[in-house]
Amino acid sequence: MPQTSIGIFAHVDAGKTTLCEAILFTAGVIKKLGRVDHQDSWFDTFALERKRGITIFSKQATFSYSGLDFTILDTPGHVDFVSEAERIIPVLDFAVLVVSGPDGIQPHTETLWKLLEHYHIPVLLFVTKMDTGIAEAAELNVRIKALSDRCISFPADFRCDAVSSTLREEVAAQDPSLMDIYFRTGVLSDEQVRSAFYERRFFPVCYGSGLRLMGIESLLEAFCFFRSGHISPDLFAARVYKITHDPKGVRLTHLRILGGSVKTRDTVSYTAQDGRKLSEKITGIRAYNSNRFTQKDSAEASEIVTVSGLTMTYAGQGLGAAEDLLPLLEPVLRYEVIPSDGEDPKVLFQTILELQEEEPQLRLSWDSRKNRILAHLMGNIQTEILAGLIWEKYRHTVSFGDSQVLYKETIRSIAEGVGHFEPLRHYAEVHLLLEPGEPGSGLVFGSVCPTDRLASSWQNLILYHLQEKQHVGVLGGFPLTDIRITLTAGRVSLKHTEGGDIREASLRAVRQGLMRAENVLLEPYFRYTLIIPTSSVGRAVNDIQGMCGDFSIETLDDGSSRLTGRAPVSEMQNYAAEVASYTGGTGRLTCVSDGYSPCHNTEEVLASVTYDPAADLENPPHSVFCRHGAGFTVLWNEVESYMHLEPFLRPDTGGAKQEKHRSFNLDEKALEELMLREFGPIRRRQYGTASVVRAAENLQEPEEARNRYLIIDGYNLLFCLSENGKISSGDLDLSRTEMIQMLSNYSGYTGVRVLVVFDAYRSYSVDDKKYIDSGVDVIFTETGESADAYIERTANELGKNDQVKVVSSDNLVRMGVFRSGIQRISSQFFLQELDIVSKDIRTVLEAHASAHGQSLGEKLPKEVLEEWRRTQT
Ligand SMILES: Nc1nc2c(ncn2[C@@H]2O[C@H](COP(=O)(O)OP(=O)(O)OP(=O)(O)O)[C@@H](O)[C@H]2O)c(=O)[nH]1
Ligand SMILES: [Mg+2]
Repeated sequence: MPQTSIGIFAHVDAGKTTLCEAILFTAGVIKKLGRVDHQDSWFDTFALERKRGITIFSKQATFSYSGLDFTILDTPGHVDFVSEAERIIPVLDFAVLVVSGPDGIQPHTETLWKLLEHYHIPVLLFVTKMDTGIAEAAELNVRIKALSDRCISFPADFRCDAVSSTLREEVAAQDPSLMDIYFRTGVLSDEQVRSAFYERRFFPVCYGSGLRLMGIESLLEAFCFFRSGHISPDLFAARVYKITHDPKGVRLTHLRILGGSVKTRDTVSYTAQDGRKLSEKITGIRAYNSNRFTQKDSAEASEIVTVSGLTMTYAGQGLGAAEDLLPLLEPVLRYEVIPSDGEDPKVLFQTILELQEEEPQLRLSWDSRKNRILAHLMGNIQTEILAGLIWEKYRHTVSFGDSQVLYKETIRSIAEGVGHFEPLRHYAEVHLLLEPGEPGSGLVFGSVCPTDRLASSWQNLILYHLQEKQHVGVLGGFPLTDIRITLTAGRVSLKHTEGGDIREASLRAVRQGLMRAENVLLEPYFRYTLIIPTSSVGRAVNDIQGMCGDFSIETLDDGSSRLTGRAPVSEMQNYAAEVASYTGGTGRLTCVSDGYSPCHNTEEVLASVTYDPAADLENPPHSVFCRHGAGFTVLWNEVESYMHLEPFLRPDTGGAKQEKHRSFNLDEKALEELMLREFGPIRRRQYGTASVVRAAENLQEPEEARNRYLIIDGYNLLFCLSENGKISSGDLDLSRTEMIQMLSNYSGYTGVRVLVVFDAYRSYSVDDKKYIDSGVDVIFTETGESADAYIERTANELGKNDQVKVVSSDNLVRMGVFRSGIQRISSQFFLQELDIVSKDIRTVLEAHASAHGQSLGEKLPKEVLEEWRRTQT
């Protein structure tokens, strides 16, 4: 029977651990309720946790209720430990977001809400501490609704097997497609309510008290109702969410099995973070309940277990058929770790390095210039806990230097980057389009290079090298973020190009593009809430303006004032002490990280670092060309006059995209002859690094001989299109037709066979379950099979021989289990691809209209495309 795994989240002291105890007590796992206040809680077992009365490490427990199996994971609520909470999100079926009735929605609650949204995790809200009453009930409801207006109060007597029609109707009212079903059929089945929950179309809200055991049974009934329905495939897949060491020093890999099963003595093959390939035996499997565990011989799909024997696994890693999913939140501060007991810092660094395995975000590094240890941390509480851990584990006392903000860089304008790498008997040229991305989106990579111009195996290699590198900006050498990097063209020589050439050309292309773009320095910001006596407002406003922060002010019922807004971390990080002093201890400042924004004092910061991007030998922006048998460097600002491929951006349009694909100056044969003439016959040289070898091994030549399929989750893409205003019709059937027309054009233009899969339950009007519409395969799943399950099955089947790409919900991208080689992208990402192809199609149609004096409307006939392609070559 599948286990449902549920994570418990909230701001600090909201009552998560108390709620977990109440759940285990009600389910009969523990006989006596422990209390965090009496230092005897069942979950907070570590000395540091008991001492401080807060949870620091996430912990799990399993229980059965009404014959169903569950795992709950308690998480820390302090903002400094949000990484520990984030790590478990990818292994959850759903989350319980605890809100303390008296405290209401806190800034950290909003951070967690956004985080769960990012991972597409369904959320059930539990308002606890109802025994003390809610401070401002009306305000609480307003603020819950502010998280999402699709929050629905569940009745106090909710029962899994008796969901009232009123509740079903309320669920239906949250979404037009559900309303559609409700009106057509007059009901919303349990299965439909459950699906709507898993698709985050509504969020149940339950009320109670962990301490007084109020509302716990109906919460457990809700757990039963929303039990996991994910059918796990046979293929082995697991996601690692945490690494720890037990008191005897045994290295433990905490994971959830997503598909297949594992047994002790099974061998698991995986790639370590440094690119090394390993095959290791599982020496033990443990099922943990808080700090106690039982040994197991095997574990099945859906179980959360801990295995020993794996030495190089890491949090976020996908094993078997699962993909890696790395964390979103990162520390924004850097501290020096100072040994205060006379220990040599270099020796201490080697000793404490293993802490990084358990807390990868720490990024412990050795600064050889200043002979010191640096660590990335979330804040002061984390420094305290880290010092405690170092003492407990290694008996060393450490202190921390002043914190420094971690800057980043991005771009404000579009630019094309070109990298050419052609020393003796090597060859590669790569063109990339660099575009500013959404704040917080990180670096996103894609390709619009047609595979008939550059085989997808080479494209994959370019994308692989782009993704593996930690790119830095050209202003101060700070990490690069929020940029979309798209491969537009590339040139290789089948005889001369090696993995390393591709890497060199790709990375130089990024750097050259950055040199051409308008660059921006970013710094981390806090979202803060400041509650102070109204008499102190003038002082606070003055301070916040001085910090370059913004604010809005509200007066609260008790006469105090609340200021909320954003301010740079560099300015506000030590402000809490000042608040305490000028308000006589009555003021309260809460800060949570709120991403990066343009730096408020760029010039000052850049003046303090000396960085010359043209002289950064590890990240060169220049290219290497070849003349008379010898390679020579061409400076970044002259590369355009030497490059072999035409640019994607027309230089005279100041950044407008070129409307047609270019043709190449040299064909493979001509290039081959030129290389032979210049260099003579080939002698292969091996590029050394393991990661390059690994990527090259993954190439599957020849790609062109294989059929190419694109399998799309129909409704997911449809919602995405309509959310982005790409579909004009409000009617479900009409918008479906509109989307199929777009996909038909896409399929005709790219030559990819498109399968669109719809969940049958949403539409009762279809008679045909499978048909072909304008060249697109349209499939309605059978009742009882979700689109996700159909896509997973079909992709794995087709992926045995053909090239398959899946466009689906983030949920499937995250939880789905696919054989290797199947590419998965979210609907949102596919929209960009669709946009680019649509623009190309429009160009062809317009060219046709002006040549023949007649417009063809929206549809692109095959002959017209072929005729246009002939004129382009
Ligand atoms: N009155 C009342 N107090 C509660 C309730 N639940 C928790 N508390 C109290 O709130 C405080 C914090 O409870 P915890 O369960 O440790 O909160 P937490 O969310 O786990 O805290 P962290 O793990 O540190 O983030 C303790 O003093 C609890 O006794 C409740 O339902 N009613
Ligand atoms: Mg806790």
